[in-house]
Amino acid sequence: MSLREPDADTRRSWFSTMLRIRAFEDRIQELFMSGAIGGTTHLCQGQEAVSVGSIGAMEPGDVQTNTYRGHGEALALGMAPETAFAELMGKATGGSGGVGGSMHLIDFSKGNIGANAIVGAGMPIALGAAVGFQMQQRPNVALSFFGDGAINIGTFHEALNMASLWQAPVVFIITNNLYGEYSPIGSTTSGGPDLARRADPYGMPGVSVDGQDIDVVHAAVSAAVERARGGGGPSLLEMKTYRYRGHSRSDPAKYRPAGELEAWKERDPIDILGRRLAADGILSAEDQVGLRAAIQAEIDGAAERATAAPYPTLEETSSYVYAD
Ligand SMILES: Cc1ncc(C[n+]2csc(CCOP(=O)(O)OP(=O)(O)O)c2C)c(N)n1
Ligand SMILES: [Mg+2]
Repeated sequence: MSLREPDADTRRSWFSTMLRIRAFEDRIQELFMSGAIGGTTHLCQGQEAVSVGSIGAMEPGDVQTNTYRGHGEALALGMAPETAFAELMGKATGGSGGVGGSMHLIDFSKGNIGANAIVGAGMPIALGAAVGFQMQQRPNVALSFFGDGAINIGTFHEALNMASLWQAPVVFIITNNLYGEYSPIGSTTSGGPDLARRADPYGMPGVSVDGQDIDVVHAAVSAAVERARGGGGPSLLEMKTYRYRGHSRSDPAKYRPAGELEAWKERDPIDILGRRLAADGILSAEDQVGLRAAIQAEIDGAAERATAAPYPTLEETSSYVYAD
């Protein structure tokens, strides 16, 4: 998608994708709680408009990096839920052959060049890809998704500095969900409420955006992407959003003030787009009920097939450890 206004089909597909991510993660939570999947997971429920609206601004050949909270970006880039479920279950049919798990949903063929468990680690990787595009004179752009906590990590400052110096085609996207693990942002982050101001010392545009409204997200990311693609250099965008669940599956999020979650759910990103699509005559409330049921059936089938898939052999699990 470019600066062109998104058409009705595009916005309908955004709605489907957000529903798919929501239903996928509901099932993930159930599978973890029942012990069907081991390890941990970090859900992005509440943040779907950021993933889907931003990815919708990418063109073929563009790439992105994201974090351990990356299910939304992976599915928005077109990873099949069955492949993602299988990866979380450690199955051979998973996107990384079952050796990556929840924090590493990666698919180079879809521009998903890295999901990273190390806070801040994706930014220099996206910058490297962007500099590569420059050197190869390819008209492509790299996006980097990271959390509000990551803007206090050294790599943030190193990446923004170098991106600005080299006018690299990269768009830095802060998913500000107000918490870094169990710490509210006010206890960890200086400089005022608009995190996009962190762009100022690096001489790049910084824009703070309502991350619950996918139309607004998409417009802001499209503008930054097109600027980068046209040689205008990097941008920093802040998406103001909220994660509905705790930090990871074992976190009941008791540190949140009473009523905060409920207040954010009043502005649920899926409901906001759903109401707008109905009002615009693009997808009626009745059709939305049918669509939700169809997506739930898709997710049920995908989880079932992933459950039935084989585990990798011992040789396969160790085949990525040493170079040949
Ligand atoms: C370099 C590094 N330091 C600390 C951690 C532990 N850690 C994992 S997630 C996290 C919070 C990051 O918060 P934020 O960037 O806001 O992302 P969110 O989890 O809210 O999506 C921390 C401190 C880590 N994984 N990597
Ligand atoms: Mg955060």
